[in-house]
Amino acid sequence: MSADQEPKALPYIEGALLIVFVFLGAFFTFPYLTEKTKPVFIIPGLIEAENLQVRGKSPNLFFQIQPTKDFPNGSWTKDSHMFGMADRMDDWIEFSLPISQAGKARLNVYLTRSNDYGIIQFLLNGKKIGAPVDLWTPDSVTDTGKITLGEFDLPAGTSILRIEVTGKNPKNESPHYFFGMDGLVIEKI
Ligand SMILES: [Ca+2]
Repeated sequence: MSADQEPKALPYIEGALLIVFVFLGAFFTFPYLTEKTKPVFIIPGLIEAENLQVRGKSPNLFFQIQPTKDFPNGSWTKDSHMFGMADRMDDWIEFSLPISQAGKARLNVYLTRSNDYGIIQFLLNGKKIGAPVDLWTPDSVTDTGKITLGEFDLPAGTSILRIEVTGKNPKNESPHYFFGMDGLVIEKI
C-alpha cells in the first residue's frame, strides 16, 4: 500500500462503524416503533358504567373499576369496565341513571364475558328488562358487543338500573358469579 493511500483506511473503518451503529440502533428501536397499540375504542353516546353512581348493593358484592387494556381480546371504552365481584346468587347492585328529559328510549348495554362470569338480569325501576344474559365464555375475557334490553318510557329525573345475579352456566369456573359492564347507551327514539 502506498503512502498516499494509507489515510483512506480510516474513512473505511468509520464507515463500517457507522453501519454497525445504524444497524444496532434500528435493531433496538424497531420493536418499539412497531409495537401494536389498540386504536381508541369509542361508542357514541356511551355512559361509562365505571362512572355511574352506585345507589346500593348487596353486602357480599364488591365492585371496582378494572383496567382492560391487558386483555388480549375485546374492546372497552376508556380501557376499563365496572367489574362486579358477586359472591352468590341473588347478589345485586343498583345504579342511578340521570334522565334529563322524559321520553321514549332504547336501552343498550355493553358487557364483559369471561370464564368465571355468571348470568345476570337487568331491572329498570323495579321491573325486569331484557332476557337474562349469560356472561360465561370458555375463551379469554372479551366484550359482548351491544345488547339491547328494550324500549322504555323514561320519566325525567333519576331511574334505577339494577343488576341481579340469577345463575351460572354449568360450565363456568369458580367463583362463578362475577360480571362486567363497559357502559350503556340511552338512545332517544
Ligand atoms: Ca368503559
